[in-house]
Amino acid sequence: MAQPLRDARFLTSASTVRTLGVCHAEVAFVGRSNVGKSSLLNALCFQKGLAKTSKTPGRTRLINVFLTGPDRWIVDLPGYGFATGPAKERETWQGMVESYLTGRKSLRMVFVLVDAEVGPTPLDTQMVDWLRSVDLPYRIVATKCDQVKKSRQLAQRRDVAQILDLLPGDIAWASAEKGTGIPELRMEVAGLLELLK
Ligand SMILES: Nc1nc2c(ncn2[C@@H]2O[C@H](COP(=O)(O)OP(=O)(O)O)[C@@H](O)[C@H]2O)c(=O)[nH]1
Ligand SMILES: [Mg+2]
Repeated sequence: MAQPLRDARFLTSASTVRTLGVCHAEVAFVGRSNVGKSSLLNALCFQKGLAKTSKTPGRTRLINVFLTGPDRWIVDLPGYGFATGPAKERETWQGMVESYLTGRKSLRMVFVLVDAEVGPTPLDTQMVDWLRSVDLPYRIVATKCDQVKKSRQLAQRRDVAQILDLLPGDIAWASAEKGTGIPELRMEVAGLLELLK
């Protein structure tokens, strides 16, 4: 088989979960706006322009679905925590993301992205606590790990894990920019989507 995820292409955008069809298996990516979600997806799929990256947080307010392999989806959820925008919009975000996350039987894993240097924010821990409370499988990815000073890396791994009540080894460290951790994460996603022989 060719490199997994290399064939990924945009399938659809949805503003409500109702309009999403069924698939065999899917994984979702969630995190604060600007945490590096689109960049990570692009790195995993070997395509710079697949998901749109942006310097302005909070621009993606839709569920973006990418297809990789037969009926296998990678789902880019809208980012949380944008400071601007009316409260109504935040409620809409929450309703949309929660109904997606609780409504998909084929959802194999929720990847929660946290900024490696900033560490988990209160909204990140809230998301993780909520995922635990509804018993959804999740995996933490610390993004932009190239931003963490070499001398701080070990301590930072320990601190990020501790805030989330996890062990350092539970967290995947990744840099879309430098490629750190990307092949491992790609294989993990491919395995979850049953794309590996
Ligand atoms: N240094 C560094 N910057 C990154 C990395 N990934 C993303 N960024 C930057 O972070 C910003 C937000 O990235 P984006 O992927 O659009 O975040 P999203 O809003 O979560 O989808 C952009 O300016 C990216 O260039 C990374 O691995 N390292
Ligand atoms: Mg994005």
